[in-house]
Amino acid sequence: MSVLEQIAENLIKGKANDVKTLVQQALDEGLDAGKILNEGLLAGMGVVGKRFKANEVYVPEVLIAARAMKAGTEILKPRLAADGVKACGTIVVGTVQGDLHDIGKNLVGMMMEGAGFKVIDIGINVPAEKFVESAKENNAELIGVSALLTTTMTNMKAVVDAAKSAGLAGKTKVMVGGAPVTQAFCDEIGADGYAADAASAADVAKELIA
Ligand code: B1M
Repeated sequence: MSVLEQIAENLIKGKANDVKTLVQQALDEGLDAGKILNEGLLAGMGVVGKRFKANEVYVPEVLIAARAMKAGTEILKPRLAADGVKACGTIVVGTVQGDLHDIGKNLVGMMMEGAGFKVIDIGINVPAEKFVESAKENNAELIGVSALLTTTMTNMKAVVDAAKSAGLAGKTKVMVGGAPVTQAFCDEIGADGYAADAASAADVAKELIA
């Protein structure tokens, strides 16, 4: 098995220390950082995403794989920057105002990172203006808003409206998700995209910026 295949395999199993060692080994062998990212780490995370979507693995396995992904990308980051490998886009993610749930939002962030996005996580209980401010500051193509409560999902409209008022329409798209959120709700509040789970969120994000 090649070192890249081993990276993917160990990432799928969530073996963070082994992923770290293998990424370093691949760099030492002279492999290109972008190749290690795409054919090692992202290939592994892609498999995890597919299995998660198919209900073959669940939240704990995804979190463990995501931790391994993070360990590998930490080693790669300086080299990726030096080699000029660009993120496929920037997304600001946060949980809507009034809502303190962050497990789903964190998973979405990790899957986005796994899909090659630069993720700016602005936390929980985030006012609409802060989403917009952060999107402007970071030149983000996307804002991702998570809500877990029927009482807070209504605050998602404020984010859509704030983005429009700030002139971000067309430049920065807003996507929404979370257990009570539906495609119909997304359409109703005028958001650009909706995803039911973290793995589809990364797919939808890619479609939105395509
Ligand atoms: Co809360 N809670 N909670 N809670 N909590 C729920 C959501 C609830 C359904 C439980 C219940 O009553 N059955 C209920 C909401 C009812 C409703 O609104 N209809 C509820 C309630 C009522 C509350 C409190 C009000 C309880 C109280 O204090 N009386 C309170 C609210 C506090 C607040 O936010 N202001 C509260 C508090 C908490 C804890 C702090 C204890 C804790 C949160 C800890 C944390 O997040 N760090 C908690 C938890 C853990 C839950 C449950 C048990 C689990 C939520 C979770 O993390 N799921 C939940 C019941 C349940 O769902 N079974 C519940 C796993 C997570 C991976 O799924 O977040 O849905 P989820 O994310 C998914 C998708 O939705 C999607 O991808 C993720 C992965 O596939 N997704 C996106 C999420 N965001 C997305 C964004 C996208 C795209 C997809 O694009 C941007």
